Amino acid sequence: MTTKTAVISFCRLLMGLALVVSSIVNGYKLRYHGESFKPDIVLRVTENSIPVACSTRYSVVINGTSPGPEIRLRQGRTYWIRVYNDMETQNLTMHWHGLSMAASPFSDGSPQASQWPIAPQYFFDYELHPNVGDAGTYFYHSHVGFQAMSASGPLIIEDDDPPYQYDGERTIHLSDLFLQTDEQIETGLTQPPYVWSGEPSNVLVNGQGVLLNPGADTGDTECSLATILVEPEKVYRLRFIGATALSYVSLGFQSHNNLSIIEADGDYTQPFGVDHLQIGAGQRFSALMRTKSRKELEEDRANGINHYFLQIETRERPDSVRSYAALIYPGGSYNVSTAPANPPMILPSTTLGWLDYQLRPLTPNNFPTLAEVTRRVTVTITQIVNNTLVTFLQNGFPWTESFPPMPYLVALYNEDLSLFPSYESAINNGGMDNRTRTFPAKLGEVLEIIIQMTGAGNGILNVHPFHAHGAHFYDIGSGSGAYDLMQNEERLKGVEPVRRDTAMTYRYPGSGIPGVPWAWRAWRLRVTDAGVWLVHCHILQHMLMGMQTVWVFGDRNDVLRLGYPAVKGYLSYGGEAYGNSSRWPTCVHYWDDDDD
Ligand SMILES: *[C@@H]1O[C@H](CO)[C@@H](O)[C@H](O)[C@H]1NC(C)=O
Ligand SMILES: *[C@@H]1O[C@H](CO)[C@@H](O)[C@H](O)[C@H]1NC(C)=O
Ligand SMILES: *[C@@H]1O[C@H](CO)[C@@H](O)[C@H](O)[C@H]1NC(C)=O
Ligand SMILES: *[C@@H]1O[C@H](CO)[C@@H](O)[C@H](O)[C@H]1NC(C)=O
Ligand SMILES: *[C@@H]1O[C@H](CO)[C@@H](O)[C@H](O)[C@H]1NC(C)=O
Ligand SMILES: *[C@@H]1O[C@H](CO)[C@@H](O)[C@H](O)[C@H]1NC(C)=O
Ligand SMILES: *[C@@H]1O[C@H](CO)[C@@H](O)[C@H](O)[C@H]1NC(C)=O
Ligand SMILES: [Cu+2]
Repeated sequence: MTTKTAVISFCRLLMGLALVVSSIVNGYKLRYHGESFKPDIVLRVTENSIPVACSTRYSVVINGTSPGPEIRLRQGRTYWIRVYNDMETQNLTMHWHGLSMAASPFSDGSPQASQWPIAPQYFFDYELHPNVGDAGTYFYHSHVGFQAMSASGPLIIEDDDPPYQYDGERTIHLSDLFLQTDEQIETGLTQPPYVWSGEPSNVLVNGQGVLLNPGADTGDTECSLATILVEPEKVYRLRFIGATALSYVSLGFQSHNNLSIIEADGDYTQPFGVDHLQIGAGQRFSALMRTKSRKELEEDRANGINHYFLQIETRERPDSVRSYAALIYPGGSYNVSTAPANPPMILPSTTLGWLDYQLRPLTPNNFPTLAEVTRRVTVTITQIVNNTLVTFLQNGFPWTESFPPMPYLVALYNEDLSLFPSYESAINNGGMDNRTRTFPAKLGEVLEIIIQMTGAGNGILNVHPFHAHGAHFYDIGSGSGAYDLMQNEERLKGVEPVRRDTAMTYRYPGSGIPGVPWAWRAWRLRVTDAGVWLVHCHILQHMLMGMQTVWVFGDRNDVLRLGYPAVKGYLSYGGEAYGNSSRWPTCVHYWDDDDD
């Protein structure tokens, strides 16, 4: 038995840190993850030249592939996921997108907020505990630099007893392909002279794609469209994952235009019929699709139709990229090495405010009314363009990988309680404590958060899919111009909003005058879960350009509840909570407290 268990007693906690005068009743256990410790899931991350969409790209990949393997977890259990950084020089983290509440405090995978990155040649054991009610569609991805362009994979929380009936599931993981290296893109965006990444050369389905302009491009590797195989007369749950770096896509299936949305970002919805979907970076949907009857297939085949396409088009960018996957029935066929010569469908241009005020939760979700709102916080986003760089600011400040110099939660533990935000100063400053650049809130508050976009420095406005780590927010809609509380309250009459973790701010027509309110997205949030949570645009480029904020929920005792000395191994880069080939890690067991 090599397991070493150290129970951290209340007394030692008090001795270790006088400032944590907390009411911790359960001591957290430290466990030595020696040879006998078996993680539930292992992911190995490398950098490789991979063949992708007829080209080759040096990419960060998970278990050798992009996307990485699909992970399926059950509700109400504790999982340990060991992530190896097998890269030579790059840092790594893994974020469990949409499931932050299911991750223990140092397991959320954001290097700016919750943990030191996993150094090259080290590994880290992430502890997750999906709660009952979390069943749904998620994904995991690196949170370092531009790595998530390729380093992501589907994460499904299974439901023992789904409220909808279906015969099968298909995962449709969407990602962008930029042929420049991550480093080129990162350097271009963060170091003078500013160089924009340009548009993706492809939108991949389950990592696959073909040349979109044969003749113009020359491919040097084999490639094919993704194939979605289905049987006739069945109902499939299609799980769409918006793992794109930049793209906001519109998509639909040729000749299968009756989709019924049943899930958005991990929460079931009442069925909502659509003929196409719009998916931004970080968003997920499940839709039921009934496949064709045998008779319909026979008729189609008599007319020479023996395959159908999933057609995908990027939106709200200077150029639209179009890509495909093939939908194939038994006996059908398609030469998947080519894209169709002509687009088989006309997909609508962007529907502004798509599904806003329309989706309903499947079961009542405790939506906070206006009367329950205790505080309103407006995050005003501006863009600064100068000769050398383009930067996004939230209430005057950017948050990047180089600010702060230490992951914020780690910094708080690591001596510097002066870094804990001042609630009073935040209240007097529109919600942000501008010394720490964070947005603090007390447990029990009901926040209304308004993401207020303003015209950009260069007069061009983008769409921004805003993602919140931590608890999911109640999405109360979006609109153009400045948020108007009473006007929106009018629109919310009779509406029971759904909870989301990623929602769009749209690009409304007009010319964006720099600094003038242009478009907004609003949320309500019951502040129940203590922690340090990122709220950021999920466009990887924009994150690098500063479009991120940090929220601190709870007081010191809540946020720093693990206490010393349990956390010691997490407080330095390469600390004892991180293992390598000559050292097993020592980890806090936050949920899993088996005594074996
Ligand atoms: C990833 O690869 C490792 C071996 O390299 C394997 O042990 C592990 O099971 C794989 N993970 C998944 C989720 O398939
Ligand atoms: C990895 O992270 C550490 C700690 O933040 C940092 O000092 C180092 O420069 C990073 N390495 C790379 C290659 O970014
Ligand atoms: C579309 O799907 C819904 C629910 O799945 C069903 O009730 C409706 O009849 C379908 N409509 C058509 C035209 O197939
Ligand atoms: C598929 O298309 C490619 C490119 O046009 C062609 O080279 C290949 O021979 C085709 N394969 C089949 C089986 O028809
Ligand atoms: C340009 O903006 C960057 C980022 O905000 C800043 O660091 C730099 O000092 C600015 N340069 C000039 C010349 O204003
Ligand atoms: C920070 O906020 C205070 C008000 O709390 C304000 O007086 C001060 O000017 C702000 N500083 C900056 C740099 O915005
Ligand atoms: C493993 O980590 C320890 C502590 O950081 C370090 O001293 C040792 O050199 C590392 N071993 C390898 C093989 O990197
Ligand atoms: Cu953005």
